[in-house]
This record gives sequence, C-alpha cells and structure tokens, in this order.
Amino acid sequence: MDNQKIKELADYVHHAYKDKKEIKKITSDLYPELTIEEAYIIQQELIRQHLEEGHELLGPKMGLTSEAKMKQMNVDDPIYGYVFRHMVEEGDVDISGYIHPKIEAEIAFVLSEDLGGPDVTAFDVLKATKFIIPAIEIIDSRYENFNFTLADVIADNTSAAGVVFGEKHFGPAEFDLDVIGVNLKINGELKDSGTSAAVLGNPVNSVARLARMLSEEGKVIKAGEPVLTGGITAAHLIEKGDHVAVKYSGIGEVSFFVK
Ligand code: OOG
Ligand code: MG
Repeated sequence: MDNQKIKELADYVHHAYKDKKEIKKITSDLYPELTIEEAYIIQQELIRQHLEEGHELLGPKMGLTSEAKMKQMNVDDPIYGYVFRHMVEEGDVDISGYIHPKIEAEIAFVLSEDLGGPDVTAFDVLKATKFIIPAIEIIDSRYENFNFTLADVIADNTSAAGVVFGEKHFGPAEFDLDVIGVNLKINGELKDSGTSAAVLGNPVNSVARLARMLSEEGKVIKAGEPVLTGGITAAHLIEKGDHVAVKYSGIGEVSFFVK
C-alpha cells in the first residue's frame, strides 16, 4: 500500500469521526484486500492526524479480549488502539457527539514504570501496576451497524470514542484481579453481567499482551497512562435519557446520565 492510499483511507475514517456519520467498512468496496499490518499503518496515520489537530494521547486500549466481545463482533483476535484526552467524559454524557454509542464495562490499569518488550509477562505487569480504575468505555464504530472485519476496526482506531473513569483508584494487591464481578444496568434494568476473568483469563494478561504487541512497533506502555483492558461483557447501546450504572465488586460503581 503506498502513502497516498494510507492517507486516503485514514482520511476516510477520520472524516467519519469528525462528521459523526457512519461509513461503509473499508473492506466492502474501497479496499477489500486490507491486511492487519496495513490496518495498523492506517491507524498510525489516523493517530498522527489527531495529534496534528492538537489532540493529546491519553493511553492505549485493548479490544476484543473477551469471548463475549469476540462473539458479538464476530471477530476473534485482540486488537489495540488509542484513547485521546478529549474523549474523557465527565458528568452527563452528551450523545450528540456520537454516532451510535455503546458502553463496555472495563478495568483500566495505570503502571508506575514503562513496560515493553517481546517477553512481558502477567507477573511483570503486576509488579509494575500502580493502581486499577473501574471504567466504562463508550465505543462508537464509524462503520454502519458496527459491521466490520478485524482489519476494518483496527483502521478505525478500534471504535475509540469516549471513556468514563471511576473516581477511586485501587492497589492491585488489594484484589484478585480475575474475580472482579460486574453488573451492567441501564435504567435500573440488568443488561449484562460478568467477571474480569472473561478478559483473557485476567485483565493483567491483556496488559501483558498489549506490551508485547506494542513492542513489535518499538513502543512501550508508558508509566502513568491509563490502559483499557477490554470489555468484560458484550457492549450495549445507549440512548438519550438513559441512566447507565456499572457496579464492580469491591471497586465501586461508575454511572452517568445520557443527555
Ligand atoms: C471494537 C472495540 C472493542 C473492546 O473492549 O472489546 C473494544 C468494537 O467492538 O467496536 O473496545
Ligand atoms: Mg473497549
């Protein structure tokens, strides 16, 4: 793929992000042969464009790390992308800034030291973890009906659009990180529930996997940046007027109104 094609496809998804308009996935007509490697190159161009527009990187995110998510999206490999600072939501979430937002219950990690390399283990992650934060990711695929291939969703920065962090931080030694239960309620109705072990056996494994994937690009997870480890349950559509509340056993609740 030449530079012009990379730019053209990055522009395509970036405009959809800015205009809040759904688009056909890249692989339907524009470039059916898109590979995973090419998709990450397009993602890098997209990130470059965001930075050029003055957006600040917040941290990396993992996606499709649970059986529930892989089944829902019909794709079966973990992927990574990036969350920007302007995507952090505080207070009520104004839905007009999104196309067709869905929420995911996740656990975020913050490390006390940079972590990278092809051999990073879960134990390395545990040693380097400063604290964890309960979080709700708001994903918003730019593609019609969230219909995409693995390559499409990588090129679309893994549907990154918004995130709500819980207010409290918790030391990793205080918990068994694989038995954090989540209850996801919308308007008081239980929509989904799960356990953090759904994320690659333990969300710690998701961070380790991310560190190894990033090392292929010569990158590391940086100390202090929040890392989203992936939805524990399937994602759920939200609408204007909704009240969203996710309870995490032992680490509190994250909730907001959708306006
Ligand atoms: C892709 C993003 C997946 C997760 O936590 O699994 C993701 C999508 O489902 O649109 O963020
Ligand atoms: Mg997610």
